[in-house]
Amino acid sequence: MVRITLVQGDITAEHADAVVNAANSSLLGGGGVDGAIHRRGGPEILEACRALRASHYGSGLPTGRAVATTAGRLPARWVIHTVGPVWSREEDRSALLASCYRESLRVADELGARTVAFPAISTGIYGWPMDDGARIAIETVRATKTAVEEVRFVLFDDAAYRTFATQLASA
Ligand code: AR6
Repeated sequence: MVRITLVQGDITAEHADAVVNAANSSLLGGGGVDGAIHRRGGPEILEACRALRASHYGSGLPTGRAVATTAGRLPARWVIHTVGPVWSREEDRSALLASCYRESLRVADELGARTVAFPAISTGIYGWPMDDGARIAIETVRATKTAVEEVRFVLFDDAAYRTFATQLASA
């Protein structure tokens, strides 16, 4: 079974086989984790994303899906880009958020990645409440069959770390 670990910090500093990016459909960058990954990873990542847009993902990467590129200068081998749903009060989009974790692990398996670092997808600019985002993240990783040995959640601040720790203990 996959081992789940938690750390507090900046995901761009993580040494892991693959680092997951909370991207948007354009794959061409943004703020938050996405901005940090492109800034620290250098132009090779954007170049690879542009190539994906020019080939398989002409109209962008759909929400809930995942795709890998080089990690450029990051201390990782690959970046797995996934597009979380924007949080909505009216509509339950949990299945799409769960799909991000599942699809990222499927791509990680294809790559042969054994350690994967995830941010708390959708809980920043996309507005998902942290406690629900943490619950979906942990439940989905636990329920997914994968050859990945360690899933490391990298939480940006102390509040996010504590929320994940509570979910991990109670799930
Ligand atoms: N390392 C780890 N976690 C981080 C970092 C970091 N360097 N920076 C932010 N977080 P977000 P989303 C936390 O906004 O909500 C972009 O513009 C942050 O506190 O990065 O999925 C994309 O292009 C939050 O808990 O992703 C999309 O348009 C979590 O990571 C959109 O934002 C996710 O926050 C995606 O929004």
